[in-house]
Amino acid sequence: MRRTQLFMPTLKENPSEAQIVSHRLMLRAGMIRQSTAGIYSWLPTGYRVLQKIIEIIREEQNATGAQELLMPTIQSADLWRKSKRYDDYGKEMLRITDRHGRDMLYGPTNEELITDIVANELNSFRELPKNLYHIQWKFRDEVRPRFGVMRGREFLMKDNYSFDLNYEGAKHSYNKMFVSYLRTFSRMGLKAIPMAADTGPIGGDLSHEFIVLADTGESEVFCDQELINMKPPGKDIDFTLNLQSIVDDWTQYYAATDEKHNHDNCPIPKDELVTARGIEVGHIFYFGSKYSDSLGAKIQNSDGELVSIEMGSYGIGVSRLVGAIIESSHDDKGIIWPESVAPWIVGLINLNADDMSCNEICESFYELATRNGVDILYDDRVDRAGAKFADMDLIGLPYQIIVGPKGLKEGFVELKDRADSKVERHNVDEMSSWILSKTRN
Ligand code: 5CA
Repeated sequence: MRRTQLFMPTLKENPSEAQIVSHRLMLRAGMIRQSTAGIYSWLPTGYRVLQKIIEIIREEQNATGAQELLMPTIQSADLWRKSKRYDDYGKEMLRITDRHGRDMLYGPTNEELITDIVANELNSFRELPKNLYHIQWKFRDEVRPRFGVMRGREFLMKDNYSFDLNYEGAKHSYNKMFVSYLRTFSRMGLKAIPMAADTGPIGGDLSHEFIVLADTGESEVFCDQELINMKPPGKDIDFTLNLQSIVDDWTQYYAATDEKHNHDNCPIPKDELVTARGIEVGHIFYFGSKYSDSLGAKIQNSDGELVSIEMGSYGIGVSRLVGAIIESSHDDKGIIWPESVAPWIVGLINLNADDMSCNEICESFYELATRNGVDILYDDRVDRAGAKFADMDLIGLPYQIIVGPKGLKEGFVELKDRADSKVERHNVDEMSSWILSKTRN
């Protein structure tokens, strides 16, 4: 992408409405614009990051055997009356009436709808287990939408729902998501710690929140120092095997959100307890037959008896993750994207767009990158070098290639690492090989 063509309205000044760094940087980097309280438009740069995050989530979900579908944003109130959540959900639910006077709602979550689909289509235990997910916009009329995409009213969620014959099966499905979440967040450069959590309006008695520690986080959390040092599992996980030992490794240490934590009854000594703030990026629930009972999702077991399907649900705050990643990776100049979610991997800075030799080399790098599937943003504007550096640092691409007339005369261009600001000099051939090493695989 050429900077002269890109729609990325960056801001030099900090917008006064933004209280936390991720919100400020998302506005300044031209990633989002507010439409109305808690509702945002995603501009091209922000949308590219969102899509990279979606792709990681999708790959990790598919690796567990979960299947993607897509349910609508608008739902009928009838199903919610059956599960008794229509009244319980209160003012957080956006209620709509259609032209025939029928009660509808903009889905805050999808337990009812998916349970209804499954209730109508599955009959035998042989068709289980199933795990279905979608990545879809949700609406919750939060009392205090704030911090940009962190607590929005309209936000993107990955939610899935597991269906099993019995408790053992449901526990295995829960464990799969537990392990998969550790991997998913670590691929985005995040350390997310699973913590025992309250189940709120979703219900059930087994639940973990995945929390990224950050000073600006909305939740107060308490956990054993050991958890902060633990390494998430690698790519070689076999999701068909028993995952209980991995889950046990993580849950042997104390970790709880403030609703669950009890100061007087805390099992670990005070000096081993870390008290911190955190951002909830995921939340998983096991709730047995809560929804299958009320919505009639029954299945025939091997003895021919009709039994309620055992269920769990598993959420990831997809749009919130963009903010969470920035909260944990930035400096005073701007964002520092991990490669896995960066809108582009490389920013190419032409220091003098009036200089023939600079243009020629930049064009050749840009063409090489584009032809070989390397995500590159080429700052080809006629502008001051200082402004270009500041913009590129602000939007936080992991690498910058800097091409200037002085360097070229001496036979080098520069490669800057955004994270540590280290600059290396390379000749044009070396730089071309480096570009090729960043080909998307
Ligand atoms: N049905 C269950 C799991 S699929 C569910 O709705 N869980 S939840 O309420 O915990 O939401 C899942 C995730 O969505 C949360 O962990 C959080 O990361 C994200 N989320 C929730 N509310 C908001 C919000 N107002 N703005 C941005 N993200 C949110």
